[in-house]
Amino acid sequence: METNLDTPFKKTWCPGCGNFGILEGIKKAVASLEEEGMKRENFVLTTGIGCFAKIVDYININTFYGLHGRSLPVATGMKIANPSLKVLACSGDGDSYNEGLAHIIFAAKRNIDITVIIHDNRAFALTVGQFTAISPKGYKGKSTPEGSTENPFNPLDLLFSAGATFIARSYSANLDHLQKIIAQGVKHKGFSLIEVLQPCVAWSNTYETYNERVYEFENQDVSSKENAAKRIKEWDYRNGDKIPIGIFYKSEESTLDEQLVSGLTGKKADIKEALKEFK
Ligand SMILES: Cc1ncc(C[n+]2csc(CCOP(=O)(O)OP(=O)(O)O)c2C)c(N)n1
Ligand code: SF4
Repeated sequence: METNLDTPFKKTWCPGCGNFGILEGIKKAVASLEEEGMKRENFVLTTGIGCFAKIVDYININTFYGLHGRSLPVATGMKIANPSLKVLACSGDGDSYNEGLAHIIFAAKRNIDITVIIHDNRAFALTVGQFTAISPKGYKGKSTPEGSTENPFNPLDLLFSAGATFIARSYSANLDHLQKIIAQGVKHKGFSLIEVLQPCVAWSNTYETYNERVYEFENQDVSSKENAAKRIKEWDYRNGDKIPIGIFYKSEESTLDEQLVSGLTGKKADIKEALKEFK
């Protein structure tokens, strides 16, 4: 599918970087959503800082370059200021699981209606490969030359506990899967977390491992908390042979933006109606 979302800027990611796949996945998802009637001017994408964040220059929609770890507060502000926007927040594992960890937990807890895309390369890549909260134990980088002594945590499990209402994982080298998951995340009403496995050829080259171990699952009952909890733990970032990708959990609940609008107007949470009164 031709997306017509390119920009003239030279891409400076390393050849082979998983960010290329994520960029394509987002472009194709936006193009497919436009075909379904969403308007391009209603999309806005924000980022923190890192290799992943260069994406703001490479996709022809509204974008905002944020600060390291602050993709989520910016996205939250955008959605509250204009609830009709489709807000995409791109972030790195260092950006949101280290620097901005409190922000992502609270965004999930509040069920703000935004789509978070984590470019998960399990390293602070732009600053030359320091270990992050989810790097494997033993990871050797500039700050851990002898290998990291810490275990990673499972970010999906953490955000599931925090209250995320859409939790999915995909892989940057599986474009068909990625674009579908992103499109479904954007259509979801509420906080959607899309964790994308993203090999970094410079500091964390995981292509071989992921090509061998990643598999797609079909979730028959996405509303089952029990199923989700089990599947999320199947690979806990430490142990587990196979790495499942797909939608783990999805539920419809009232969102922060809806509740703020109904709180302001004292009326039912119908954002379109409420906004008419403010205009
Ligand atoms: C508050 C703050 N702390 C640290 C930095 C330095 N810094 C910039 S990018 C970066 C690494 C980003 O890593 P990640 O979010 O995982 O993205 P990646 O580069 O791997 O895509 C760091 C530590 C900064 N810019 N601001
Ligand atoms: S350092 Fe890693 S994440 Fe950054 S552009 Fe190169 S391959 Fe991509």
